[in-house]
Amino acid sequence: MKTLALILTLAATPLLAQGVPGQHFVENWDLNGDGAVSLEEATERRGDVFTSFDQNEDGALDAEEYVVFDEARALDMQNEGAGHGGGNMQNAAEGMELAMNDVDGDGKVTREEFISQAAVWIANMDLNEDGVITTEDFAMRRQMMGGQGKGKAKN
Ligand SMILES: [Ca+2]
Ligand SMILES: [Ca+2]
Ligand SMILES: [Ca+2]
Repeated sequence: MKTLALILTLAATPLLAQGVPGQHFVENWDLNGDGAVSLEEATERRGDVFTSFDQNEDGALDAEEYVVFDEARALDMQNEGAGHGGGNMQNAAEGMELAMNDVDGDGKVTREEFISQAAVWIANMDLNEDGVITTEDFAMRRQMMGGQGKGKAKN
């Protein structure tokens, strides 16, 4: 019975696609089409994103390359209608920023740094804490709970 309900839910999704917060994001990042973005998928896609913005192919995104990257994300936010998408599109965008990914603080983001932040990125967006990103996470508001997130690494 549970399975049937799940199938019906999935089948109904395309009809609701318009105007669902996060739908565009999930479609972009859900590689196997199960409606959820896993850490594996996020890691792989971040690798792709990195490759597309590392214009001089030196294995790092510097400030100049980040200008282009920032503009692309701003455009993406507009397309997503971030205004009413809640805070999670903001989380998604912030998780791409230079400051968020420059782990060693040398002013540029290497591929390793960028990919290593996938887990943090997912954790920031995973508001219902099921370990994957779905439109449900975009429909939720982050609850202020002490000690949430940090120190609860799932591997
Ligand atoms: Ca998936
Ligand atoms: Ca760095
Ligand atoms: Ca989730």
